[in-house]
Amino acid sequence: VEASIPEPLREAWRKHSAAEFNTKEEFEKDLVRHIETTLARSMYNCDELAAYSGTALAFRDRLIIEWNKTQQRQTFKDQKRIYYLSLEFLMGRTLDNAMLNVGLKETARDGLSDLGFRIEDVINQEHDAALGNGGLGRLAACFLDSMATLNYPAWGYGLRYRYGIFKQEIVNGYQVEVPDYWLDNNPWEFPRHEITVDIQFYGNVKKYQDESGKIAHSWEDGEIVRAIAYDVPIPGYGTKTTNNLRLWSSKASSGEFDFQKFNAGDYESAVADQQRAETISAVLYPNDNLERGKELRLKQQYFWCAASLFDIIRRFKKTKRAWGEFPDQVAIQLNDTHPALAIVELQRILIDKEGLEWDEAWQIVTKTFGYTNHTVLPEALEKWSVPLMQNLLPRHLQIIYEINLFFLQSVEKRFPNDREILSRVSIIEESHPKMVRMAYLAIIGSHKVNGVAELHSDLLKTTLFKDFVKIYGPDRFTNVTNGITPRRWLHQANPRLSALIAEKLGSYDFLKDLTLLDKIEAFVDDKAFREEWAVIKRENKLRLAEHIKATTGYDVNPNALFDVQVKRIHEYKRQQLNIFGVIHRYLSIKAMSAEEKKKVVPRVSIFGGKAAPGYWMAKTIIHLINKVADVVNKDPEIGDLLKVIFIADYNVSKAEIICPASDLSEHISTAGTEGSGTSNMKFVLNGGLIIGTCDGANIEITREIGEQNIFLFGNLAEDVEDLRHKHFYGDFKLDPQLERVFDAIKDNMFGDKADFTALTSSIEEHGDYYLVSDDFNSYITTHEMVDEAFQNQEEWLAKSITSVARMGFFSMDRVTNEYADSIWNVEPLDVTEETD
Ligand code: GPK
Repeated sequence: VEASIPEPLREAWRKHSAAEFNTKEEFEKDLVRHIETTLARSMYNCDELAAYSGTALAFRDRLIIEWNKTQQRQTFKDQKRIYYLSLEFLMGRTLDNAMLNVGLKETARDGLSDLGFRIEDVINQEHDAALGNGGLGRLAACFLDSMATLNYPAWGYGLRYRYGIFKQEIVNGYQVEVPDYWLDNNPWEFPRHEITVDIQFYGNVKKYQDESGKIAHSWEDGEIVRAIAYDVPIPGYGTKTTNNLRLWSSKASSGEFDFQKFNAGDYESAVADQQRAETISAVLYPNDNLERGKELRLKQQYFWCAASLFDIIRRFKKTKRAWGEFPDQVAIQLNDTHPALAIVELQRILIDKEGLEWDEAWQIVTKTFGYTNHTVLPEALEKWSVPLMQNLLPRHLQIIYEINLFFLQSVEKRFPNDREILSRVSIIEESHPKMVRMAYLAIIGSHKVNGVAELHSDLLKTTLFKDFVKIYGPDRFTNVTNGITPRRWLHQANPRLSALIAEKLGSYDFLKDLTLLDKIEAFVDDKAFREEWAVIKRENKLRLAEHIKATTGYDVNPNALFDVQVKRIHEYKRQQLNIFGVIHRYLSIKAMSAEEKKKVVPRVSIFGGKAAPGYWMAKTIIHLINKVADVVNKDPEIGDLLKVIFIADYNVSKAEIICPASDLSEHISTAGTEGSGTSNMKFVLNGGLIIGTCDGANIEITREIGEQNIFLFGNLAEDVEDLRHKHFYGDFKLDPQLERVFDAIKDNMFGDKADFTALTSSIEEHGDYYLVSDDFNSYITTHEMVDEAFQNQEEWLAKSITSVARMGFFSMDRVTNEYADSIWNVEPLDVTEETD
């Protein structure tokens, strides 16, 4: 039977086609129906969680209807689509965003209120979807929001981890990791049990002659794991476009390969096989900016790349186009090198399965892919051991060698007198064991490579990928500075500020064109506007203060300067510099007379962030922050002048409370180490000022908002190498103020000094790789300037308003359009036009 219903019978379908709620009445009806039937609850036992689930189901129905129409329309029009491959999608909560994007939050608020609930309490029931570590995963989520909002036909492809990033608890000052059971009670995914792909691993490669006598290869035996699709609808803001995020889940296959291995009646081993298969999508690797070369991670990568490509090709084949048109229909963006195997997989399918010639296939491959690099840190660059890959993916390794051979031959032809260059640019590193350099594979297999901020992209061209610029010319390399979605990071996180701006501009159009924010600069001297602005900041600080009280028990003074650093804990991001600065402040206040203390600007230093479970130094930093908090917060000589807070389990939904509440936030990485940073943008967009180094997007933020509106400090990227070199040769003198801080630590002021020797000795004895001492004086002097500036609240307010007005450039919509024009060559598509 054809799956598609013949025309004469379609009338009945059209008549009964699912309807969307639009009014409060209709919403209430859907909500009550879901609570009473789908959830089997009633008004006698409906708690906030049930109200959340009912509301989510009502909105999900609505999204699914638009999602279906969007997919039909996109299929009918058959334009080029974007496929965004990312191992991480740090989505956070969905309900609030869905309500705002479809424009029915106020309707839901009224409806919920009629039925006895406060919408904020309902929203707070939702568990974050935390399928990511940090900036890279959040960028992918912002991309999805913008691509849908701008009506691009786009799909995200990722893995449906059973366990997302771990939940962080703080016990006696130490980080403890707890599993994240996010899938219980998650209404946003839509299982597609009928959409499966069988993925092969291990086995061996057979050479044979095909009918035409040509040498061909087939990959045989090994084991098969089944990929099952789970779809998540992605609604755009103020548009009907609802794109799809497809996440793959792994399951044992019941295919023939398994049967060979199954011992008849051996139930136990059958179950063990099942579990082994499910392990592939079981857990997100919790490392940020670090790759450790584990086999299971490689399995995850291939499983996801192969399933996604199969799906993309299946869709392409339905159109019956010639293979040469593939790059006109398909743009695949590689979010870092994690999906670089997709390059090899596409080449394999084209030559081994579809019978294309190598060169023709390779043309198609390179036109299809784009690669985004997110870091220059060497420990984050992926390399896979050749023996590991030989065992798991024998045919892919052969193809990688072939790609490398053709590439090196072309390089040799162009640079016949440069023997060195061949070993430098080879995909295979001649180490023991040999390693496959995934970044080189990604560059060679893509038509565009981009960095994520100007400085970062320049560093790629002048250092890491220098040889490739020589080989391919500068055009393959480009910059697209990151951005953030203003829907979540302004409208949703800071509804009052968004409303104030809308009132002044006459509409919410700025949420679709963030450059319109520049019009609020005209109100910088408007007294009523300024007062309102200040009131909103204060309310946001009160909201955070409540959260701090509820989670840590500490009272913080809302009039104090809220100084925030929230991001993954990493030595290069230098939370240690911040906490040493806090200790310096503490010691200084303690040394003051009562008179001097009166002039101190009260501060709350707020930290948050997870450490990778195996990253000892990062965990030590968390421990020190918590120990300093214990001492400082209980010191009667300090009172309200200084408080230190560590907010446990920093995630997207907490960021939505924290970003609007900062006066100052810290983006203080060693110059040249942070690709871009995106929380810097979130804080400024919410009216906070920032202290930062000349690194990543801080530089472009400064260019946009003006250097009088930012507190920059520290050494420049161009000086870092020299300083490190000097330290290495013993030319190192600990900054005297930092020495005073270390002395306090060594006096056991914050508990047993032995707990922190790794931290202090990495600076004093092991070369201070991250230049904490070199930047310390500049850092604390700049903080003194911050204190002074904060005392002039009127000027501070002017800086805050002016900065927000000039942040239009950092909209993710600008970013998405730049990728669309310069990398993907795709056009938006109106999904509201008739389909047939
Ligand atoms: C970069 F390489 C990586 C990584 O493994 N994880 C990650 O979150 C970040 N990133 C960069 O560190 C940030 O500077 C950048 O803003 C973000 O990716 C998005 O591009």
